[in-house]
Amino acid sequence: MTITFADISAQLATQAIELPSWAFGNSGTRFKVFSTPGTPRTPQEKIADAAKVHELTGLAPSVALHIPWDKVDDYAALRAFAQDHGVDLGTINSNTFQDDDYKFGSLTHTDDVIRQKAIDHHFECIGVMDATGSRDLKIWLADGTNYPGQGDIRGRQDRMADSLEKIYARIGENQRLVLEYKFFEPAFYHMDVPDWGTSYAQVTALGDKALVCLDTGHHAPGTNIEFIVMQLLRLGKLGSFDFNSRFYADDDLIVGAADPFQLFRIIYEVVRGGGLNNPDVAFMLDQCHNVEDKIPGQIRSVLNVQEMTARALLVDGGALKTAQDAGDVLGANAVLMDAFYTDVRPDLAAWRESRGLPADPMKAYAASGHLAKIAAERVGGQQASWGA
Ligand code: PSV
Ligand code: MN
Ligand code: MN
Repeated sequence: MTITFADISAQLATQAIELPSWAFGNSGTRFKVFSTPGTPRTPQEKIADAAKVHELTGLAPSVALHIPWDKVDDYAALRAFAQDHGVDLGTINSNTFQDDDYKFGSLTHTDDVIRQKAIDHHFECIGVMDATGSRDLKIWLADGTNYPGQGDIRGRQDRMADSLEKIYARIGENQRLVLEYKFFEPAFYHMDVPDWGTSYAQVTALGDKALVCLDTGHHAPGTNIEFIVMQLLRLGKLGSFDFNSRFYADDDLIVGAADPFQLFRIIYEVVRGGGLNNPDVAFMLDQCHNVEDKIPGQIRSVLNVQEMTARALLVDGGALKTAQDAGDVLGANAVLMDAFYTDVRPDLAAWRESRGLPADPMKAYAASGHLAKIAAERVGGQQASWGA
């Protein structure tokens, strides 16, 4: 039975994609960080920008924070500020990669004093979560080594397990720990959490409230990411996504920009595995906007996810199964490709309008004059950057 846009609109209505606060700060490469007018100077201004994205798209009801980049004295007040702007505070990201003490590791460090300092930072993050009402603590570790023999890779794994156990013991009843993996960078010989298997092994040892975070940019070229999505969903351990896209390394480009077909395939496996609109699987962006304006960059990103979600929902599951079971290779492939090639943009535009949203949020933002307004208002002070 052919699936129509009307059949999928209810599922689109509940889609939520969390925005990262750091996407609104200046970022760049090691060669140059370009500033943009109107860049936020405070966590509050980053939240206000995220709220603007939600206002125009209805897709981004929460903002992830990074501690200490978004450090404030009163997190309950920050939560109230966010809610006044129509959004919630979401995932709390820890940071153990910008302190000289962590040169040779954080949760894996051989020095117990430094390792405890890294554990204590996570306790602080859990304290923040208690005040903000956040559910997820996301841990991405820069830990690793550059040369064979530099570290005892097994001992490091054991110390990480011990550190995570101590952090997990403080995770509250309604909270979760998600462990992100990355195959290289900043360490080049080995990373202590390089792949989903390592993350899975570590979080499985902790318990039910510990899950894997899959950042789409953190895989070697050619990796079949949708297979990993399928497997983690099958195992009940896919906690969250960090969406972005990459041409070469950890490019952090707009999701769906480099390879829309890959995004479609990933979301198809999410749909197939029951991960869509499932509160157990958090959809988040992890992006930086080096040369483009940040608010439109985030608007484009959530629209890309929505568009590929609509296309993935249009896959005719019945026809697909019939073709697969019959060994009809090309027929099965055609079912998937038909959905991928469906232009859902006119239907999405009409659907947005029917919900009181602008048909074209990109155009609406450009016409709103908001960018000029914040550029005029936000003069002076220190603009936020990826690292502050
Ligand atoms: C570093 O690779 C990174 O991009 C990770 O993906 C984290 O999620 C992000 O920084 C924020 O800490
Ligand atoms: Mn990430
Ligand atoms: Mn990354």
